[in-house]
Amino acid sequence: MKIAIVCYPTYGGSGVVATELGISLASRGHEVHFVSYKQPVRLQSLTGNIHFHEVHVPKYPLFHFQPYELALSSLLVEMVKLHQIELLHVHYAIPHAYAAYMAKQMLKESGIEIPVVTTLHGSDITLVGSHPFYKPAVTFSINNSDVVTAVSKDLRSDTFSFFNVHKEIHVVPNFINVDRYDKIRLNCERTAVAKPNEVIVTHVSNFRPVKRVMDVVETFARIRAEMPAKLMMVGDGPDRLTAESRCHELGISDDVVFYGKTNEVSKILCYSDLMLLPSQTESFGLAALEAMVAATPVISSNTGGLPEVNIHGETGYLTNVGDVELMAKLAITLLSDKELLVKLKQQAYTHACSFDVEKIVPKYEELYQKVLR
Ligand code: GMT
Repeated sequence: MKIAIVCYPTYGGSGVVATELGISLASRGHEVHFVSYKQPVRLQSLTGNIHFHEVHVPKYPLFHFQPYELALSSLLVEMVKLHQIELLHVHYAIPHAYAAYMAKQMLKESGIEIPVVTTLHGSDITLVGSHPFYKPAVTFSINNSDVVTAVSKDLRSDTFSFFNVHKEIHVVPNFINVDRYDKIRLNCERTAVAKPNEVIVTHVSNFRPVKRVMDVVETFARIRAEMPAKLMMVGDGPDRLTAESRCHELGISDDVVFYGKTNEVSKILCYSDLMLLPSQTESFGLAALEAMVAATPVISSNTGGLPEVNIHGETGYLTNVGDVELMAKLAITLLSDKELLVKLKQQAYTHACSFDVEKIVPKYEELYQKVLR
């Protein structure tokens, strides 16, 4: 099949999932055309059947806001014609589903029927999309997609409760390349960051308020008071500086590393003992899955789709949003009990394997085949 994947190019979960999906589809023999305003960060190499098309938005002084959707839908029209693209798969409803709908209508005028598959990722529904300024357009774009998927059961149910959607929504969970992580674990350099007696706690996110990074710092301070420990803070965003200053106030800066944005997440996770993900809301929690496949148990909030990924008492623990005391208590118990830690590490890895790319990508292929028929 010739598939165009529209996504955000950034470190955010939706861009990562879209990129990994395209890479996997290409390895399964499909021709994949990525469309974004920048080359996606996870797209390291462009091979014979992976192409990248950049959306250019020419600046004009009259425009206070540059018309990105217009440029995107025009590019999609040209690309579909030029490369005989058979299907558009857009990740994140805003504004991708809307632009794809426009492209579809324009192509109809030229006698070309192109199906649109829309994958909902989370904040496009729960945080941004449901805002009254966007809601009618998001509702319309979802209802007018040929196939709609959501990354968790919880996101599907949120979509039905926030929007007047009458489309079927298929749940296709996010996935992970187990093989790739297995290889990284063979050369795990734990000694480079911590002494043998120190436990390693990790947090990975975009440091937006929804991630509650201050809860990570507060929880770690409590862990640090009980045992030698290091905290790896991976990612960047609006709450990073506040988190760094709080570490200074608490006197734990020497034990906290702020990495910023990095492509080396898997290398950091391979030597981590525990992942903290105290998000306010999370439609799936790709960061939790990435930790689990690296055999790192997760303490997360029990919100959104997280309970579908992190199984309480098996792959880690779930706590109420903001319950720093309980997170710290569970972390201390887990990290001080070697046997329990080994058990949860193994269980986290085993559960993560059920989300392997080889199991999930065929679900998208089935939906593509169905809609093309
Ligand atoms: O806020 C983020 O974490 C980024 C955002 C995105 O779209 O890039 O993440 C959403 O999509 C991810 C991939 O499907 C999910 O794993 C995240 O849970 C989801 N974020 C939220 O729901 C807040």
